[in-house]
Amino acid sequence: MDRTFVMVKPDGVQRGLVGEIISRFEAKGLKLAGAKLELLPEARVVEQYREHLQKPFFPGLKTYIMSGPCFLMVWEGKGAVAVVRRMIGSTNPAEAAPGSIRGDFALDIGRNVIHASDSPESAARELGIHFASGELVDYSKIDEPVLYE
Ligand code: IDP
Ligand code: MG
Repeated sequence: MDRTFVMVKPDGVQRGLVGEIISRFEAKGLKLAGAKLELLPEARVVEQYREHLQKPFFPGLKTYIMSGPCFLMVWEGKGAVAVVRRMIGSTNPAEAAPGSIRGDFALDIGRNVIHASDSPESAARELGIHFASGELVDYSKIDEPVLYE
């Protein structure tokens, strides 16, 4: 099954949105394979956002992500990477569709509440940055037979 890496950013944790966000992914039918609350060390933030290292917003992004704990998750399901990207919405919350997480809970591109991997390759890479294999739980869920054809 496909896996994706998702992270509630410090603004989302501080605003008490972790439960709401987990509920949306659960209701969709995705399966939680791992989760933890963490203050991310600088090296992992740099690795996570390495494609943006030279961008003008990078210093502010790093400060933001390290400003408080993040809630890191791994979600599993059919097409999970693309499905979760659609559920989080566009990068700029002002343009994110209503009904998406960023569309419903954020206003500012610099405080957009949540991260999710943008491709299966990014998902594999980001999972490797943040989770050891022993932290991911392999189990079956009783709704699986009715969720999938
Ligand atoms: P994504 O999170 O939707 O994949 P990216 O373009 O990969 O968007 O950017 C990573 C993160 O960097 C964004 O989620 C946002 O937190 C931050 N970011 C991107 N563009 C800007 C900007 O123009 N100003 C401030 N922060 C930005
Ligand atoms: Mg991105």
